[in-house]
Amino acid sequence: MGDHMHIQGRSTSAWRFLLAIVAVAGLASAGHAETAYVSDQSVVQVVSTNVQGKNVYIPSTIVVVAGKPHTLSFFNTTEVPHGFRVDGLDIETVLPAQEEHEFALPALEGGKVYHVHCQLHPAHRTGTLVVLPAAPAK
Ligand SMILES: [Cu+2]
Repeated sequence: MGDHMHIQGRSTSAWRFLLAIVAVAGLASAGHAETAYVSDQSVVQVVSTNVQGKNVYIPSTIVVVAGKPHTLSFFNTTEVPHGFRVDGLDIETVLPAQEEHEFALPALEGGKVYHVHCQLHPAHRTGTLVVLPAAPAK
């Protein structure tokens, strides 16, 4: 009788352990699926410039939230035009020299990271466009 109860106790705690693993795994996957962002940002400023000989966008990582259009407001401080191209989306624009230039970035799919660069010159002004997943509309 004593042995029987002992075995039952062990078997119960093994089940509890398994259930705990399943519960934790469930929470982890649900939490991942629900990571989403709300943004009040509709205009993103980007400076196209030359810093001590290096051609850059500042910021070099542009962050937007999915599902709504944004305006990228560029200011190219240099004396020549430079480009802005998002390869993965096949969209690009030209930034005139020493001028403010607005570019309409359409609503994009979230959870994506794109390489961006100047398409007018070889391999400079490289950067990243991050599109965060949007929270569902309420
Ligand atoms: Cu360029």
